[in-house]
Amino acid sequence: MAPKGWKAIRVLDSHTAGEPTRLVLDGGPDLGGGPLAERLELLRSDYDWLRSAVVNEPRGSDVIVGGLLCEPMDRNCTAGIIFFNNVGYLGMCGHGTIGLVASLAYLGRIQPGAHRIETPVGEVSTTLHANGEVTVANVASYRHAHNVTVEVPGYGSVTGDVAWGGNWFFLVTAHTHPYALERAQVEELTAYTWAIRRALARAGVTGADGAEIDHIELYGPSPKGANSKNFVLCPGGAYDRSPCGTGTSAKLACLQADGRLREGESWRQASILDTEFRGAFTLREGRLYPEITGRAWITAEAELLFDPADPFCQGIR
Ligand code: PYC
Repeated sequence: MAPKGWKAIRVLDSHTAGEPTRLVLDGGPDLGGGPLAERLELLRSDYDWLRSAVVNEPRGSDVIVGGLLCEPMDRNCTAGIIFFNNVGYLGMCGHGTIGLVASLAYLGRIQPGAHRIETPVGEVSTTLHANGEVTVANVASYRHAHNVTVEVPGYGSVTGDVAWGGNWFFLVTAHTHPYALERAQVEELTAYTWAIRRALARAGVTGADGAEIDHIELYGPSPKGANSKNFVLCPGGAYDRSPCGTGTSAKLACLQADGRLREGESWRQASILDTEFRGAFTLREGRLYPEITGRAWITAEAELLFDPADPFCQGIR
């Protein structure tokens, strides 16, 4: 038990295809029972310390994605979730949703079957399979802009597509960089994609309604026989160890727009670690709904402790 005056927050850690998720089970602030988008804004404005304290050093690292487990507004949903990282908040998170469902199963709160989850960008349907895999039926995804070219200082011109998959992505289609999509090159790939992100911001290239593009994806061939292998730069500068659920959703939207993938066809997306998600999509009322399947593994159950006298009680920002 935490000493008097200290705060304690119970978390469950997992990784999905290598990418970690830290689920906050209790000890978080009371955000009321409104829509998840409103609760996210309250968390951001009044309780941002929670985000930093849970995922940043010294308790976490730049790589961890946190998820605050919330009561859903719609009682037919299994849970609500607000995802965050080392620098801010995510609309949706594919690997994190797979981690959430695996975590709820580990806790004995759900059984194999369908489970609806509320997120700040809408409701997603999930299926927990008997073999432990999880399918996430994501929010509607689409390509927003095709063949956008920006000048990237030190690298030359880079062309790609802007797409929504629950977060905003720039998917580089012209591979002008000299690096292989391999773990040995993650430093170079990180510097390259970070330079692209800054160039997009400088050039005023955004998602819909001026939304910042905060995820950059590179693609290449997969040596393990997947349809594609990627490198995804996340908003805080870390790279996604998983194939990125929202990034794969954005990719599916671009493939469909290019006539390269049809409804119901399967797409194997590998990550920089060569872990994989399976993707496919359905079309309803002219909108594309991706389905992403992957697996998460539980790594820790813990109580995070917060001594108010600790100078880094709220994390190193
Ligand atoms: O899987 O959607 C995802 C994701 C977003 C950021 C890190 N992972």
